[in-house]
Amino acid sequence: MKHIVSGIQPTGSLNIGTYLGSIKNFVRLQEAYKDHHFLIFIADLHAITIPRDRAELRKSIKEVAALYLACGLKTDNLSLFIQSEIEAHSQMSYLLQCFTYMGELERMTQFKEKAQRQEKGVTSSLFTYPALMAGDILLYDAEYVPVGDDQKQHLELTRDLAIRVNNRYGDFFTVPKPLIPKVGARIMSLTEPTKKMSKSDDNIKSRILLLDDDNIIRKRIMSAVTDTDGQIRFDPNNKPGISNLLSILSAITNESIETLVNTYKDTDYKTFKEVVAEAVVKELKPIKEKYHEVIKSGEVDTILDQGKAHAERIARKKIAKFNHKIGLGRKQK
Ligand code: AQP
Repeated sequence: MKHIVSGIQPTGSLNIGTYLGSIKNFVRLQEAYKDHHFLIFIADLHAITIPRDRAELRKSIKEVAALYLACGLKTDNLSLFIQSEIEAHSQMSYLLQCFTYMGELERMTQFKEKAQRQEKGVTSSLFTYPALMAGDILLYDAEYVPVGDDQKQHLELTRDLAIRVNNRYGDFFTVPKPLIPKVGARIMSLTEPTKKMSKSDDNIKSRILLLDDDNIIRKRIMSAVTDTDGQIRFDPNNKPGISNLLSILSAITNESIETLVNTYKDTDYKTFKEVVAEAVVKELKPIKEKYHEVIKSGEVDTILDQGKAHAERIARKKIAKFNHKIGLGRKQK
């Protein structure tokens, strides 16, 4: 069976950036790729590349799992699991570091950005993060990996590593392909629309959380930073704020940016923002309701246990084969 693999870090409450760039896309892909099995994990090993509060991390892991289900992921062709519960992820990360060059890691823009934000205590795991991510994907021989724009560079490295190993040991890894959504691939901050909307942005007003109440959602959109020329056009360089609101509306309604610009070109910013706010409120309403149902039902743990059992079988086999290919341990009889 062919695999599609992806993960989200439990680094805080999920926002509409992660939802529109990633989760909403999975829901569509599950329909489009019915013959594939989806391995979707909560990337807690990635989360600890930056120091985290223990209790917050635990809370986030459970919340992300429940939100995945609340957003409409179907469980029939899905294994949902927690990354750290499968030891092969850590093992594969180390093995792949032995194939990764320093220069490749030094070029990663996410490392540079995250390291810059931290004044001291930048960990070596933040630096080697792309090798862990490559392991997450290659362990399962993923054919496709749905990612937002920001993860494209890491996926390129994953492909390079797969090809490098294959050249040395014969075809061993499937070389994965990215699946990037046409709209929503990069939702920007509401307060600084030239920056990506991020879970860990210090400014809470920069984002809308999936569990925010309706009035907060309206307030955040109504105070989103725009510009003064008063025209509704898609021009991310000169009009990042309005372009971001157009992208959000487009990702929610499935209407093209072009159609939306035509519809709203004579509208003032206040009215346009009201339209976007109501669209977000309407989109998130059923997710919030389902989230509370999922939490109450206790089904999350059962689904995580089933996901773990399935993923572990695949991962264990792959790591044993890789150890053998490399020549580690004793020759198998
Ligand atoms: N703003 C975004 N727009 C579109 N896609 C996004 N993704 C994240 N933010 C946006 C996509 O969501 C998936 C999971 O991301 P992640 O949580 O594993 O890591 P991240 O990209 O580092 O997310 P954050 O919010 O910026 O987390 P922090 O602040 O902790 O680093 C990925 O496919 C990502 O592209």
